[in-house]
Amino acid sequence: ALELQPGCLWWPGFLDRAAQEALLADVRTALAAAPLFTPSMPRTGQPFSVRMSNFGPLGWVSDEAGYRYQSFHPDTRAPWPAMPEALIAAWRALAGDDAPPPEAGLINWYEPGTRMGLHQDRDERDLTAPVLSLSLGDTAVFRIGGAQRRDPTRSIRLASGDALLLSGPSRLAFHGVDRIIPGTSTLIGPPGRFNLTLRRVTPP
Ligand code: MD3
Ligand code: FE
Repeated sequence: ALELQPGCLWWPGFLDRAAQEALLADVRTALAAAPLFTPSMPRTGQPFSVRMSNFGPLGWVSDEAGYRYQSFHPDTRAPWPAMPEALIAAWRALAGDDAPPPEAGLINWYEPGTRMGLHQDRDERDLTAPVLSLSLGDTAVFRIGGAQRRDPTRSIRLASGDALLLSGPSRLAFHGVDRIIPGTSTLIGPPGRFNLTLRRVTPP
């Protein structure tokens, strides 16, 4: 892996094409049961441009009431689909055999033109556990900095099959997605990108 900064490890091409296709099939199966929803900003209700769903016992949601993890889909109220075995295997391989299993598998869908502003992930009760990201489809221009918003940032291109592990000093790094580059992958069909992030939410 490449260490972009302390605690931020990048595996370009971690998933080969067959593994990407298999994982995309798992995403499609999950979305048939738990369709993409449009999260909105706490208080203002302003919609996000990224659409989302989740795998696993807990899913991240956001609406006027706030950001939180909950066990059911905000629209259908059905429990989230199970975490696919391939995601659990990737977590074990990269976070380590001793890491407690992930509880939340957030699915982010970016159409071209979609961005995600610079933010920290701090809605998890266990902020000591790592976060693992897997990218499928079109390349994203991803930006990461330090634990303070004013810290300098660097930008990398996350391509289909890439894995990124955030732990230790990078767990509270500010990060975001500046843009999606359409036409950079043939995996999905329509232009766009799925990002899957696996997280531990509660202390083990
Ligand atoms: C750095 N997702 O879901 S993945 C998110 O591409 C999120 O969809 C982006 O930021 C995406 O919250 C970035 C890479 C990533 C994920 C979690 C992190 C980077 C991170 C947590 C802490 C620091
Ligand atoms: Fe994030």
